Amino acid sequence: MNENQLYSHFDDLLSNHRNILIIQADNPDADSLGSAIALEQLLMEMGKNSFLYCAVTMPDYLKYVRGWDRVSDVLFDQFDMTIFVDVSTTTLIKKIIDLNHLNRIKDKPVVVIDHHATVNQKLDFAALSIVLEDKASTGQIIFELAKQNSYKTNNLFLESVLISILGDTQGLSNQLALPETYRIVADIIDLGVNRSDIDERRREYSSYPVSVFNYKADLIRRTEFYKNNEIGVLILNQDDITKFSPLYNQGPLMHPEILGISGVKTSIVLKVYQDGHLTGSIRCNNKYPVASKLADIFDGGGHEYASGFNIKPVSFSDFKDKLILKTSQLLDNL
Ligand SMILES: [Mn+2]
Repeated sequence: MNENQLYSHFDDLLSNHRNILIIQADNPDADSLGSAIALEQLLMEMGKNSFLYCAVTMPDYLKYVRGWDRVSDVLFDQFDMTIFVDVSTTTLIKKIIDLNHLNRIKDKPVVVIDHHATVNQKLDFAALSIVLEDKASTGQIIFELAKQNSYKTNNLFLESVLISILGDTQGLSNQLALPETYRIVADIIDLGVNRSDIDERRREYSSYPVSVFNYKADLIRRTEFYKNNEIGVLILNQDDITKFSPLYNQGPLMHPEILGISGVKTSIVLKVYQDGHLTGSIRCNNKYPVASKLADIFDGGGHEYASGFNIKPVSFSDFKDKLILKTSQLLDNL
């Protein structure tokens, strides 16, 4: 099916349903949240009900996104269709699976809207998958879908789409921003959305207290470097997670710092929990797109320049050796 066929198939499917559950993966970001709110607004304009769900609580830095507080971490029962946004792999909905929600979701039609590269563990139970890799953000797909189907939109819809695009393109600065992306952004601004207001709100919410500033100095000292400083690795323990993750997520705090060091190609932030399971967050500098391939090796997923995984290795030191080795090999193979 081509794009337009996918969009009209979506319209057919939606026309038979009224109560729509919108789900974000376990790693909410500006795109997944912006996409969820944008869809909510479209459905509201159609007179349908929507319920926003994410298995994890919205992090503070996303609270500049208007409508974030309508996302619940409790699954509402009365839905007759589900739309997953910005995720197409089961590896990023582990919490939903652990909570035994998946069977209830699979009982009803499921739509997946995403722009991530093809992954191994696909959400293969979806009645419709709109996965378009060349789009800057999932929100952009929703914008195009709304345009194609002549859906009524509103200001919050447009703002949420813009937030999703700015989020995934890092303010229109990375490779995901194509000419079409700029055209869509121009259209949205033409229709009355104020970009600088959004940026100002985002800055307010991403500021941090002095305690985090001092903590950052500690994390800078703890960052390890491998392969002639091409790979920066930061390892966080349960104490870091308990004390500081609620104040500021260490990934967004440290990736820009690590990637700003000359010679660094890849930044990896590991959160190692007390029970041995760990999450990895991977970011790459321009021209070193190894993130999705590296995450794949550890059953994760993502984009070429930003990805993540969640595993429980038998031995941490074996895992770490493999991580450094595989990262080195992927960089060598570029
Ligand atoms: Mn995205």
